[in-house]
Amino acid sequence: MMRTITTLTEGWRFLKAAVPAETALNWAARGEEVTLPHTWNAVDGQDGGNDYHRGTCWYVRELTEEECAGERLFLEVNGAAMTAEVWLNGEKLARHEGGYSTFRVELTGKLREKNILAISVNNEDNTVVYPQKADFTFYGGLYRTVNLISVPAEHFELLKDGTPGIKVTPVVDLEKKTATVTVETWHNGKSVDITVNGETRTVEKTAVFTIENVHLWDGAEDPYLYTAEARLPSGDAIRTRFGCRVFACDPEKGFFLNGRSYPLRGVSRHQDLKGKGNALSYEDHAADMAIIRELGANTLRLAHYQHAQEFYDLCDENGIVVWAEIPYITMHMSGGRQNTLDQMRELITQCYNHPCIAVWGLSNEITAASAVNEELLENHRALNELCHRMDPTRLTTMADVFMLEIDSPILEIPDINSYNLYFGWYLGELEQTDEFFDEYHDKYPDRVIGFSEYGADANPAFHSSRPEKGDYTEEYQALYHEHMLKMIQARPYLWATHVWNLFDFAADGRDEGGKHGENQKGLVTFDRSLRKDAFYLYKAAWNKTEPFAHLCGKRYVNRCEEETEIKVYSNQPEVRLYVDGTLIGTQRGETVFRFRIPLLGEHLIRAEAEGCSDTMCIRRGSEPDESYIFNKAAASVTNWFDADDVDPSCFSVSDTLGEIRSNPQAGAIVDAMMARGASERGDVADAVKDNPALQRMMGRMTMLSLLKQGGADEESIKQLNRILQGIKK
Ligand code: GCB
Repeated sequence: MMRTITTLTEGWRFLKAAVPAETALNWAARGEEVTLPHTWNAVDGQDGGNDYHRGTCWYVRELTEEECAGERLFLEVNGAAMTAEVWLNGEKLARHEGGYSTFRVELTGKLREKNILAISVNNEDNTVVYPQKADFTFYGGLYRTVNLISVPAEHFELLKDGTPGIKVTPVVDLEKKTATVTVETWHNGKSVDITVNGETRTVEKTAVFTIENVHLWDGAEDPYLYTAEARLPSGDAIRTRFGCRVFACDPEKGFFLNGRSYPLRGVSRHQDLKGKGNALSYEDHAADMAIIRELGANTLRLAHYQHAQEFYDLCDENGIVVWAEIPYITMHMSGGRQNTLDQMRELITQCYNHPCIAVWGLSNEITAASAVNEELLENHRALNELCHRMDPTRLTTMADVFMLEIDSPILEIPDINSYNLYFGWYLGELEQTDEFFDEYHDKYPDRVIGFSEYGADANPAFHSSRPEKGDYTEEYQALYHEHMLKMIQARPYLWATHVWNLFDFAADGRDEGGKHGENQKGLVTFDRSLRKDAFYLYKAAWNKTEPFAHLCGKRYVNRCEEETEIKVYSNQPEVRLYVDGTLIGTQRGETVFRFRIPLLGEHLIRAEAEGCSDTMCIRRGSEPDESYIFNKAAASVTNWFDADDVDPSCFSVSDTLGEIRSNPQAGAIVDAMMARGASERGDVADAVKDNPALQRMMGRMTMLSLLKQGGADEESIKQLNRILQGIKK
């Protein structure tokens, strides 16, 4: 007898009611008819207000006689967010905690003539199951496939941590061009036939093969995949693909793939889509991968939890090197230790065979809302040891928040390190990123360090010729990334860098930049319909195969200025610019090409490079186009604070906090003002004071940018400036 897999797509009844199982079964006929995948937060999880439905809901379905056929029957749930209970014919069979991994339940022996399956799913807040505090919507639902797996009595293991039943460990000898491939299987039979590369062995559980002249899994250019197949005498058979490759990290030279330098440069991805939430189809996953290919990224951080198997498959097939992680995020919970270990065990068990995965991520910004104490350290050590025990072939890492001191003991736990830094967006200036890594690398030349998140929000409706931090313009986002791209290029020791994020995504608690419920740091919009200018910056730097030239500012049509900048992103070495059909300039360079042109009326702009071109229309307006400005109050600050009126021999708000504090009189004034501001907001004054890293960073920021970030009004900034101007340097 063969294994049959039936995907339970149709025929579900959905009840948005936290009722007991018995009631759910009675009410089911009146429930809403839904198909899987499904989330109940596709709309309310994306529209802002942080008020999406979080609770228990039910999915009920009758199983047909045909679906229940076979000797042994298992239910497979590939994603139930966040906790689920499985009931068959009114009896509770299982509970699973964790919204992102696969779990299975055996139904054999519980089946009757008529079988009603009911799954309750819950996404309420609690103190046990991660994530609980994070910047994304915790969609609830059966948002991946649910299958019935029917197998013969003799069959491969299905229950333990959602195992695929087969584990493949290829160890490559690059010099000899061979791979030793260990294939382990779990089953209840006496022997198994294992086949790799045309060779079959009959063994009890484990077979070791040698592949000569091994065809490597060699990143995006040649992601070659082998298949391992296992078959029991009963006919039950499973197969998995695997890849032969060698990953390594060097503190000075960064990442290596198969013995050659292979800097990991890419983006992060969340698994959601406008209008659909996290209930994605295979086509949705494949469409995302096509955009990643177009961008030319060679790595993905699949944040902040286990993604769909289909997506890791796509990464295998496309040669994308992956950082995989669990949702141990933002805030440590004393009662959540076991859940972190469970989620990590499931992640590794279920994803082990994917050649794309290079590292296991232990946590993300976990010290943002928790102290580095023994409990936190112990949880990280336990996770780290679990990863090494289950998988000695891969490295561990974690994504640290900017204010974590670089000498913190937590950084010594994972094999390699990484920081999320948002200087130039949430706080500080762009250059502080450069300084941060230089300082880290100087102090710890033997540690491997990476850049796991960086980004700036942009709403492509907003534009400016004087882009500024916090203005949400497409132009600021582009400038931000131009800086970061150069910063990264100058620091080849960074083992991996990941833009936060490739796509805008739902964070229902957000309300900013003209949108409700979205984090807009994406290079591409939430519905994937629009690539922001910054997308093309990275495409120009990373995509080596498709010649292109992209004119920036296409949506910035109405410009109120005599002269305007025309910027082109291209992967070609030379760009020519035509205005109304006349060649006005040719530039040679790399990635970013800038031209200035006079604006007279309406102009047709055309950029040409070898084998490609782009066009757009812009026009001169007599008044600034108000629809391009998000934060009108903040935008006006730049205009009214004119540096020319400032006496440079005296202090001003243009000086850094550090410079001002070096003078006792000026320092006392700003400290008093900041203390007042903090107590009015009733916030983190002590947290800042107690955090030397944060203090140092603030010391490097100008008073003006600190005040603007704190939301100070025009009058109080001017007043402080007048006072500072009365103090000689
Ligand atoms: C972070 C978090 C990520 C957020 C991001 C942001 O550091 O790790 O989950 O979405 O910042 O945009 O603030």
